[in-house]
Amino acid sequence: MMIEKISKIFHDKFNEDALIVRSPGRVNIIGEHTDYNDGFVLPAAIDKAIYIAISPRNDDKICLHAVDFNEDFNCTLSTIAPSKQHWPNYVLGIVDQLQKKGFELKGFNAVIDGDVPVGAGLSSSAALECATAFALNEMFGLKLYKLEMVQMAQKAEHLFAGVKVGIMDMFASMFGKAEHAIKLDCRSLEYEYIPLHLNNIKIVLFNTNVKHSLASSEYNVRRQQCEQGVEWIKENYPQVKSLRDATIEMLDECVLSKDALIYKRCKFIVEEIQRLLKACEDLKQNDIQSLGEKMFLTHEGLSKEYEVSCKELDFLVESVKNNNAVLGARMMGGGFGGCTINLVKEDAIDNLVNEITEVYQREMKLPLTTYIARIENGTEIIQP
Ligand code: GAF
Repeated sequence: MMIEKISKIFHDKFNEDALIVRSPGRVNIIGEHTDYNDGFVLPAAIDKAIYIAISPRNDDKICLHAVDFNEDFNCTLSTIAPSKQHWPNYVLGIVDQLQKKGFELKGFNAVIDGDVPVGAGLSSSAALECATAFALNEMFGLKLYKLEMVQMAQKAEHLFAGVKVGIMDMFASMFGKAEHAIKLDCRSLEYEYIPLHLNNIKIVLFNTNVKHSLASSEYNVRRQQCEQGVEWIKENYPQVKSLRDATIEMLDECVLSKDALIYKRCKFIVEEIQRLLKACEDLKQNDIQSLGEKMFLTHEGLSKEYEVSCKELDFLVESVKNNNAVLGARMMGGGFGGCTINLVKEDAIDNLVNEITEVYQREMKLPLTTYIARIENGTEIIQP
């Protein structure tokens, strides 16, 4: 349906056929804020995606249209710079990366559409960056590897959106595989697909429908706090390059007496990396109960130690904690809003959704949106 819709809009606007690329949003089962600490993450691509329809031009113009916002954006290849309009930056950031790599591009027309809710922490921006990189690579025959495109997308986000994100979101969007989670080592970038045999359990996302303004500034602050912790450890243990190499004993020795807040941040990360490794074993053993318990612990750490949660996220996790149909739940992604991820027994979903929608609306005075996430393939061409 999405293909027909975007094809038609593209045709009406530019009067020609387009190459169409789909790039999905993502969930992350466990391993939060570990990517920029050289740790591991366990994301998966979902059935909600960004679509880009694109065709080359003979001049150096870039003409973009975003269906959701019903907005156009035009510029030329020689005037690429971050725009005040938010959404074009994810496309322009990729063009900028390609130019910095020395590719001589031509102009292009593009229409962007999708069903990844914006601001829900499902990585619509990473999906748009990956879709753009993949589409330009294909259209101009640039011969880039997927990993190169992922790294360019990450840099685009740093430079054109101003958030020093890790690599997880782009990697998940590009490398996703249906019915599998990706265990990614964010240091070596080696990865392993782990089958998600969840049987009668589904991944349910509860969208708080809030995105607090702290999200990007506090994200960058957390990164700095982790780096500060590493600096102090290095004074005694020069071999430690990131929190991936640190132990709780090292933190006790080198960080605790210097700054209790930074200690708390670093401790969460060191524990979260360990927790993720054990959670991957749970998944391989099909022990979803044990995986779910770890998700609750992750939430506790993100809320109390890393302090990237908010009252809406805490409320949602608290509301399902004692429900036997919910095996695990936690806030997901950068924090300060977005979704919680819940592992829920299939036959209990309808009742649970009704119940949580009502209490959330009543207590938080906000609507709740619910998605059941199916795990799908990563970035792909859907119309050549
Ligand atoms: C955001 C970032 F983009 C990711 O790189 C990751 O750090 C995540 O927050 C937290 O795990 O989604």
